[in-house]
Amino acid sequence: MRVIYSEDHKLRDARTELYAGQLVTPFEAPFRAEWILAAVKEAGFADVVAPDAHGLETANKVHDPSYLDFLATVWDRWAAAGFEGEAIANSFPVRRTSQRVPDNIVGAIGYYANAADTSITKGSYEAAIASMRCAVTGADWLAEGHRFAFALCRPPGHHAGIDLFGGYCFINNAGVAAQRLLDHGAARVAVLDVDFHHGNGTQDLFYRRGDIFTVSLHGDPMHAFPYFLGHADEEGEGAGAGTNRNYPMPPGTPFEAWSSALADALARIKAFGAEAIVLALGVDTFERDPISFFSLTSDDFTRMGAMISTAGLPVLACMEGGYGVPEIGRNVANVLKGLEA
Ligand code: SP5
Ligand code: ZN
Repeated sequence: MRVIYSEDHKLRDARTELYAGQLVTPFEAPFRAEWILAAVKEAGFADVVAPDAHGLETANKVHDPSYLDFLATVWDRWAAAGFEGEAIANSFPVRRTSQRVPDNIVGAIGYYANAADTSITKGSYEAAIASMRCAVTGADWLAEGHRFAFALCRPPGHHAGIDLFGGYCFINNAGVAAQRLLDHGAARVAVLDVDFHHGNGTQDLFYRRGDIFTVSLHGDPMHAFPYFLGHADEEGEGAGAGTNRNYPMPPGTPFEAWSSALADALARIKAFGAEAIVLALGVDTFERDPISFFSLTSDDFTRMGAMISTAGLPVLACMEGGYGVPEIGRNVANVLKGLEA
C-alpha cells in the first residue's frame, strides 16, 4: 500500500468555523493529518511519498473552471476588500433568486458556498491543490497496475460540488481521482463514500454521467449535514440514471446494520462493472466522533476494509473526515490493514 502525503496540507489552518452559533476552532485542522500519518507509519505502512506536481487538467473536467478560478483568487479578493476576519459566506442564491455570479466578493463567496461552516483563509487554495495532487498521484499509481493506494488528502473533498465548496471541502479529490482513472483507460469506475456525511459534492459531479457509479453510506440527511442531498430516492439522471445510490441511516447505527448497506453497495459496484474503486474514506462513523452519530468501533474499521477488499478491485482510498479523537489514526490504519488482509 503506497501512501501519498504532502506537508502542504498545513497551509490550511483556519482559526474559525461557524458552529452552533459561535466561531469555534475548526474540527478540520492540521493535527488530523499528522495523527493519521503517524498511525499508518506505526502500523507498518512505510512507503510514504510526496505527490507529483499535477496541474488542473483533470480537475477542470469535473469542476467548473470558473469555480476553480474563484478558489484561486478568493482570499486575495477578500483581503483586498479590507476585511479583517476569515472569509465566511453569509448570503446565498437560494429559492427564487437569480443565479448570476456577483462581482462583489461577498456575493461571489455566497454563490460558490454550500455551507457557512468553511472559513476560507490564506493558503487554503494551495493546501487544496496539494490534497488534489495526492489523489491524482494515487490514481496514477493504480493505473500502473498496483492494487492499493492511500492518498492522505487534507483538506477533504467529498462535499465539493461542480461549483461549490463547503463541509471543509474545496476540490473533490476522490472525484478528480475517478476522472483520472477514466483518463488512464478505465471504462467504468465507482466512488464508494463511507464518510459519515453524504458525499453531496461527488453526487453532484457525476449525477448525469453513466461512467462513474457513486455510492454513499451516511447519516440520514433529515438529521445530519449536508441536509439537502443524500436521500435514497436520488438515483441519477439522464445518462447517469441508476448510477447513484444512497444509504441514509439513523442515529446510533452500529456496524451490523451499516455493513449490510456496504454489502449491498459492493454488489451494485460489481454489477455496474467498475474496474476500480475510489474509496472516500472518512472515519467519522466512529462511535466517539465529535460531530457524527454512528456507532462503529475501531475493530469495525478492519472489517470494513476486509469487506471492500472482497470486491477484488483496485482501491484508491482518499482521506475525507474523522475528527477530534486520537483513534482517528488507528481507525484509518485499520481500514488499510483490512484492505490488504
Ligand atoms: C468532510 C466532512 O466530514 N465534512 C463534514 C462537515 C460538517 N460541517 C458541519 C458540522 C455540523 C455538525 N453538527 C452536528 C452537531 C453534533 N452535536
Ligand atoms: Zn464527514
